[in-house]
Amino acid sequence: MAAATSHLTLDSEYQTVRLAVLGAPGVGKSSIVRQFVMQQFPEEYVPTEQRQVFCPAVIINEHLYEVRIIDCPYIPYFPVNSLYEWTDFRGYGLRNATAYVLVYDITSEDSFEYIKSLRLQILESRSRQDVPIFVVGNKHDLAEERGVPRREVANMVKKQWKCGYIECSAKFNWHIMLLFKELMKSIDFIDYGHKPTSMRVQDALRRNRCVIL
Ligand SMILES: Nc1nc2c(ncn2[C@@H]2O[C@H](COP(=O)(O)OP(=O)(O)OP(=O)(O)O)[C@@H](O)[C@H]2O)c(=O)[nH]1
Ligand SMILES: [Mg+2]
Repeated sequence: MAAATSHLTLDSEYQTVRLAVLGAPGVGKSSIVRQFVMQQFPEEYVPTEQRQVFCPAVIINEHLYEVRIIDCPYIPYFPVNSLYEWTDFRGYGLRNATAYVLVYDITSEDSFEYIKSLRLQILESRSRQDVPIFVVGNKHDLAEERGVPRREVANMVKKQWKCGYIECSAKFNWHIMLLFKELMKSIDFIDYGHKPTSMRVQDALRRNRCVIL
């Protein structure tokens, strides 16, 4: 990864992708996002009351994306239709996300059960069953206290759910970049397949911090 300055000269436009980061309370959603966007890790736990949106520019395979990362507060259920979206504003707009990052804490089985049911709710609410979902086991630095067996979970997520799986530690900035790289790779593949494209990135580089994955 590199934080780029404005040396790249490619032409064309950028795409906007919306990544919704979801998971049980305290699993490290905000920590992962902050580590990726700002290279910060606050030890203190401040529960997210209202969604926060971060918009880094990201380059993957020479394609430029404006990534809108939605750091969500805990939602008791995924809004399966627009009525649910309006009755609980925390879930507003989530049904239109480009991809979902479902975070659990590897020391907490309950947090995995939560994303299990969230995934089913997402699939139910989206007619496209192939919406990209990425499962993230956070707090890998606490692996000695692991409550969810890694191999079983990774197998199930990859083989049955057909989703990406990665373990990371927001605290030690371990696999955070890899997580977003893998996620953006799968989105880029859906957008472009194998077609080579060139893009104009200079404007975005001037406006935004840009991460080359
Ligand atoms: N040991 C360890 N602690 C972590 C890690 N990531 C987050 N934490 C801690 O876990 C607590 C919760 O982190 P947050 O990022 O606020 O969790 P969240 O999922 O955003 O929580 P809500 O906003 O309430 O849903 C904080 O005290 C963090 O410092 C990690 O990788 N390792
Ligand atoms: Mg949070």
